[in-house]
Amino acid sequence: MTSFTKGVVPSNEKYDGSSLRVLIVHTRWNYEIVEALVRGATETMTSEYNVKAENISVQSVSGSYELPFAAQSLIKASKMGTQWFNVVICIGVLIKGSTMHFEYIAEAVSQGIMKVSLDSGVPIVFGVLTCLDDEQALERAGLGNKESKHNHGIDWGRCAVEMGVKNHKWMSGTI
Ligand code: RBF
Repeated sequence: MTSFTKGVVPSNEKYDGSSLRVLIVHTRWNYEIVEALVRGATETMTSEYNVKAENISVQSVSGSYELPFAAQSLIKASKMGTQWFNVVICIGVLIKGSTMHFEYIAEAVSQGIMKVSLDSGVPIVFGVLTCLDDEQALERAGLGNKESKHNHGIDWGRCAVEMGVKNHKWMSGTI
């Protein structure tokens, strides 16, 4: 094989997101980039999968390090009420600097998000870019100058609907 499809092959299934409740937690660090990613995810869910705009709750935190805690608290709060979130998307942009902060934060956030997801039983989409420079971040939010630029928020929106719908089905005993 000399070439292959990079990224995810689209699913053949047409998921109906009309009854999904989605939580997006995003950072305000690197906000212009984060904003484009949030928009990509939100517009994909509403336009491609019929997710209702009023069923998408958007909350912000300062930086990526805060994402796992916020997701955990908001999931807990939603479980105390009657309306659970079916799926969560955590969105942030880490850009490598000249100190070790990037490595520590990236490690903690990726582990933290996985832990919250497994502990809570709510799927969480890992929408955190870990970029070596500004250009990589812009390209991956669809804001760069290269032809290959792509807004990864679109993929995260698709992944969220798929996981939300599938988990609902699995939890109701259908595989
Ligand atoms: N948060 C991000 O979301 N992206 C970053 O690129 C980022 N870089 C940081 C670099 C340094 C040196 C520091 C001190 C913090 C950075 N943060 C970043 C913020 C971090 O995720 C968190 O909000 C703060 O450390 C407060 O807990």
